[in-house]
Amino acid sequence: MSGFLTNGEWVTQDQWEKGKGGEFRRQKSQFRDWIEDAPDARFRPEPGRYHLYVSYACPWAHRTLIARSLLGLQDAVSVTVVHQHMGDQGWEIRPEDDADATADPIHHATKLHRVYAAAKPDFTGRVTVPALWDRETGTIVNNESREILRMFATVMRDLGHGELDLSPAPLREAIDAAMDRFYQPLNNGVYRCGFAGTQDAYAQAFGELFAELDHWEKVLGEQRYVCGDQLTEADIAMFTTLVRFDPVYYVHFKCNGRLIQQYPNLSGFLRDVYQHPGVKETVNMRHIKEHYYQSHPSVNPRRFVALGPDLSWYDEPHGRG
Ligand SMILES: N[C@@H](CCC(=O)N[C@@H](CS)C(=O)NCC(=O)O)C(=O)O
Repeated sequence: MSGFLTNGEWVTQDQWEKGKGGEFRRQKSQFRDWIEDAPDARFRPEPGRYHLYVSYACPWAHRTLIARSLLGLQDAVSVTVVHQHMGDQGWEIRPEDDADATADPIHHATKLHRVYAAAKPDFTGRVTVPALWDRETGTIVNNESREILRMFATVMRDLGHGELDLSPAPLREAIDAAMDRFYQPLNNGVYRCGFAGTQDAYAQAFGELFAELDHWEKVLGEQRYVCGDQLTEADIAMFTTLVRFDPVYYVHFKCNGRLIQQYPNLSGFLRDVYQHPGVKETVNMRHIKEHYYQSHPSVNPRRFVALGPDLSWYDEPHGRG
């Protein structure tokens, strides 16, 4: 269940945007400003200035949480974790109802759509995570995960410990090409399977998804990471889909061609990234499972949470060093 804002007013709707052939269409993110290290820039990289609204469940928001953790930006960028259940008000901020959900220190909002309306009183569109709020100008700077990830890894990087470079300039083109390549078939592909409105649209998405996984299974047999021997943004972007695949997408979104566990290289890669210091702490499997299985009544009307599979293999040695 979810909904959207129209002129700042919330409308509940249990439907996802579809094209003529029943294919799932994801809306474009609307807040697209950039933090820049220039004296006259509207948004400058300053510690304590920005606040991130995330869900542990969401693969897009998860990208930004992993980058924040790997780069040591926890003190520079504060966070609100929404409640895992997305109901008829969309994402809600209800720390009193869950041990891992947190409060909104800025707006004291109980619904994320109030934060969007505060940023833009006539906002029309979906209310999504991640969203990066600027305390100084009182608005959302950006709500597109890939761009928030890039800003954290580049212009905000010096606000952290500076030990890792997730976006080295010489690799930037390769990173962008990889992320462009696997976005539709893989990251969005699992949703295109799960939210397809026709068998044909589902079959199309399913075929593209497993072709893409086969491609990366081969690439990751030749190199440790997506863009070579260094961990980059592209690995984070792939990881947040893979880590949800066996426990959720395989069952809930009918992506049951093969488990990630059955791919030697993809499963090794998943373990490698998962075990990278700072990553595991951002993976909240309870929020992930409860969110998906309980928030999409059109996909799973009884809202039972699938109990398997055993994920202890995430902690087994990856052997990719
Ligand atoms: N393109 C966005 C997509 C974000 C997105 O769709 N997030 C989902 C959660 S996984 C959401 O908040 N959906 C709420 C809704 O669409 O109502 C990004 O990458 O940041």
